[in-house]
Amino acid sequence: MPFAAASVAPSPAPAAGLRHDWTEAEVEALFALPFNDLLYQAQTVHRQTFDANRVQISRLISIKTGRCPEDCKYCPQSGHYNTDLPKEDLMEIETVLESAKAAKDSGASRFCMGAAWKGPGKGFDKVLRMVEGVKALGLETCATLGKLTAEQATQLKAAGLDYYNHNIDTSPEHYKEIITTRTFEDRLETIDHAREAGLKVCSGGIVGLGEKTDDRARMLQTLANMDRHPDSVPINLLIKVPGTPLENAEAVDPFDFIRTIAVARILMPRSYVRLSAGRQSMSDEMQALCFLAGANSMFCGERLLTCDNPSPDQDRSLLGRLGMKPEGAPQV
Ligand code: SAM
Ligand code: DTB
Ligand code: SF4
Repeated sequence: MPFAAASVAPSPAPAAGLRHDWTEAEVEALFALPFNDLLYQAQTVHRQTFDANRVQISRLISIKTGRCPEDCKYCPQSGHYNTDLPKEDLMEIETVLESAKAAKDSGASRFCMGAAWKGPGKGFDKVLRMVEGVKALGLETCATLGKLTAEQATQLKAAGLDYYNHNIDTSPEHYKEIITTRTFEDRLETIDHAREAGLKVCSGGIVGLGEKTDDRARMLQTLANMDRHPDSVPINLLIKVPGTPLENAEAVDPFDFIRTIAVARILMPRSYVRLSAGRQSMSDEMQALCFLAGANSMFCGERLLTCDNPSPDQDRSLLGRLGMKPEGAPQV
């Protein structure tokens, strides 16, 4: 394979054979590559599986906002911190379906419903009806509702859910510095339940939680060494929300964020790598480098769950200037 001679890291797996046995040293060696070598390798892998000029578009909606019992230090929706956030009970089904229709009309192919829950409780039946309704509109469905039992995962699948989002967020070692109300193993268990119920898995993490490069390597190693790679891997840049314990977290070097995308692409060649939260604080040039590093999915729409996202006009302009098209749009 024509990789740069300066590369010291191992060659990526050929497209036919996905690897699930990455060692920590191998992943760290990828992070240590010269930037250009890493991006070249990531773009080469990317082109073996994907059209490099297409991007999958998802739309997010917060169906239940705030007062979450978990203490995730990055999250504006945790009930443990005082953030300036209007709390909202579970939305009405009709309102969610109206948003889904609008998302479809604006070019989204997947509609992701997020709830600030430790896990589904009261209201779960209503969420199942939302999933049925969104699916009936012809959109791919995704939900992120916290911890699931095996039975809840099966109910979601039966209602027509395609994807379940459940992030591991950081390395197993750094996890307890960020969240104390659940464990890393709890997260892995829910991912297993989702997978066993036949759901596609969306799982990734956040860059900027005060983690070291080795933590980023361990996070990606954990995802890549799952029995099956997550189908979608969202890589979020921390949005520093006032009132959260991480509001003054140290800024991330943009090149280190791009490196994280590139390593995710190399380790998980067939997964969609999503350039997720934090685009509002990124330059167009930084986002372009993320696409070059192998990101091929993004959230579009004015809002993520509670935080701002670039406007649809900005995104249309960015994709147009880069000659990129949403997945599903006509070729010409
Ligand atoms: N409560 C559910 C859970 O934690 O799985 C679903 C909603 S939660 C907000 C979904 C994901 O959003 C988190 O796992 C985290 O990765 C991401 N997230 C939350 N706050 C963020 C922030 N300030 N910056 C970047 N990503 C964030
Ligand atoms: C993911 O990895 N990022 C999205 C989605 N999955 C659910 C959420 C980002 C949330 C950013 C903070 C907010 O809007 O509240
Ligand atoms: Fe709750 Fe999810 Fe926010 Fe954690 S990330 S506080 S679980 S909404």
